Amino acid sequence: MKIKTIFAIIAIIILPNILTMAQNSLAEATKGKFLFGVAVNMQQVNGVNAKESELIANEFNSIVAENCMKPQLIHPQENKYKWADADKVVAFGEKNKQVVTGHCLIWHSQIGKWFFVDDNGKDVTPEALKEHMRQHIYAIVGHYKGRVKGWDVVNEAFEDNGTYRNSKFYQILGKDFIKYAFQFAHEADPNAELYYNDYNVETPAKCEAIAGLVKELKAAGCRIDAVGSQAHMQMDSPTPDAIENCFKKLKAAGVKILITEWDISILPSPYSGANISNNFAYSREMDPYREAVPDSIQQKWNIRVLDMFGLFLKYNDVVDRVTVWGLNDASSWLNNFPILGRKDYPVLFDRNNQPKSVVDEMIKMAKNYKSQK
Ligand code: 9MR
Repeated sequence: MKIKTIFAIIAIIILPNILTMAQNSLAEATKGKFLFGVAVNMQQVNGVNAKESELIANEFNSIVAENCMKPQLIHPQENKYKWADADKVVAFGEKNKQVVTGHCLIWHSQIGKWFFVDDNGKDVTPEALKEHMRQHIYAIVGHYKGRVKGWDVVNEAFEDNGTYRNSKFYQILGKDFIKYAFQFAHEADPNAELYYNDYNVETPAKCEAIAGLVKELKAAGCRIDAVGSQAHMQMDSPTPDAIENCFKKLKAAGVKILITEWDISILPSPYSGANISNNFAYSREMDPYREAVPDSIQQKWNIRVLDMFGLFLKYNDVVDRVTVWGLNDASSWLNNFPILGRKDYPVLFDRNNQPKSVVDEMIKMAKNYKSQK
């Protein structure tokens, strides 16, 4: 056989496989509609399990660090920054040509006490807190300038009833702490997109409050590109109606929407939300699928995934990114929240890193949707 013929045969066999691989990823199917992302942990970034790193690189075109960019981890003390892990996440994204999001600059949780308390144990003055915020945001946004596409500037500033969370930021600076955070982030990297991020965004009072905040920030001349809806969901909440109503409200307020931390717990829940200080006692009754998920329940979960994904696609004129909170069921935070030590099945890949059957259906669905960008 001639060498040319051998090459032609190889090409015929290999090429379609390469093409199918790329075409069959979620990221490929959603191209032109929205980015499709995943939250990554350090084991995945460090390649401890090669299969996981490979899946992240092949299936997703956007990543966010699940933990290492949070205030407490990246800036544990006033004059101490720990860049190593976050640097690796950003380099990993660049290597895989993925969009990197920064999560999160200002959050009441996972933040060093030094931010709010002086050497005598007293609350710092409003000026001092503002200065801490400025230094913190300038340092972190500046460090990744031009490499991180956008930042969750403020995370979880509202209660579900639409009132401001009584955080230390709010107690010391009032609601203006949000405005300052957006101003500082914009000064540190004028090209970076800036987001407000929260859970239970679909709760009507909360959605109303967030849309109000967007308008206030814009009126004050601040840059705000999108609202991040974390989208930690249960089997029957939030309802599709609540989600659509909120999408419409946010769209009318003039911002894009990001689905930033998507997962759907399959387990019974004593609580709906993502406030990590809420924890409940374990009982076997609340952990019903230790051995396996019954088919009927799995079907229900699949339908729920497709219903939600269909909504994201329907609003792809404003939904710019959908990020799943964790690659596989084993690495999901929901195994330990709101009850420690359960076995949940909330994301798209199973404990053996196999895509769930719904992934194929999602890909088909996404391919059938037109881009409205
Ligand atoms: O998934 C994250 C988990 O590993 C951490 O222990 C926890 C505390 O930092 O945060 C989880 O991620 C949260 C995210 O940063 C903000 N929204 C709620 C998420 C789930 O708690």
